[in-house]
Amino acid sequence: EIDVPADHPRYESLLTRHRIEAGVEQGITSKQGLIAEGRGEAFDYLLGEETTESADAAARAAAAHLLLADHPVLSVNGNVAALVPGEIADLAEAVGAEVEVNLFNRTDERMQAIADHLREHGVTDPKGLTADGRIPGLSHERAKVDADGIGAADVVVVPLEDGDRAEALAAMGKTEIVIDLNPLSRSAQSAAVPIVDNIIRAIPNIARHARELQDVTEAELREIVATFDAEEALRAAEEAIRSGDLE
Ligand code: PTJ
Repeated sequence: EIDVPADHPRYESLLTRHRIEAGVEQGITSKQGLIAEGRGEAFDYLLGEETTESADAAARAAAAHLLLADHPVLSVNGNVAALVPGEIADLAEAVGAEVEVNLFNRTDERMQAIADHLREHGVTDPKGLTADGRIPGLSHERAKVDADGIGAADVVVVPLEDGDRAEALAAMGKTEIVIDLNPLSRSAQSAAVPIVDNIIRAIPNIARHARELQDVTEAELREIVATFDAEEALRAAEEAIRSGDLE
């Protein structure tokens, strides 16, 4: 799709940039999405651009939560849609989750473009367009959700979420799985399961864990959930960033 030599030391990060750029050109990603990507890249660089052991444990706990959930929903914004549309479809299938488009800068055009893009990548019936539910405590546009989607979800995956909404969703009593490269962000701090990893690696990793855990007992899944320590995960991520061996 693009002309980046595969042996380039920053191959993955260049590929990611091109996807975000293409997302903006297709009307999927917002211009602010470019800035968010830059911020994410800086943290990823400090993490060594790899999934840490603690992020992997968080992805496993996330998979257990999703398998135990009655109504899991994966929330998708303009960055997520540009970076991992097919991987979102695959994870939704692996855990039986619904996919909902949920935007910080909501416009009808972007909602439609993202829903179409997700369908093209194998997501059946993406939600978010009905917008007949509200998240309490947020201003009008940012509060919109589908009543039978995120509104009714018990477990939600919110990648690259803004802090206000992450806190408001947590306050609604939903179990929140946040994917964010910044362990100090309010989103990561309010999550039941913070996954401090690039979404490009994290989404397929959760799907892989979910398939591995497909046949374990409910008691085992509950044990994985119960032994996961969110504070420790954030501490380990910060430690990895501070002490990283940079190339
Ligand atoms: O499409 P919309 O309108 O919903 O807007 C989406 C963005 C991401 C633009 C919006 O939610 C926003 O402005 O987010 P923030 O406040 O910039 O937060 C984004 C967070 O995601 C930051 O903490 C980044 O470090 C992190 N991040 C960026 N890229 C990645 C990432 N985390 C994981 N993987 C990434 N690729």
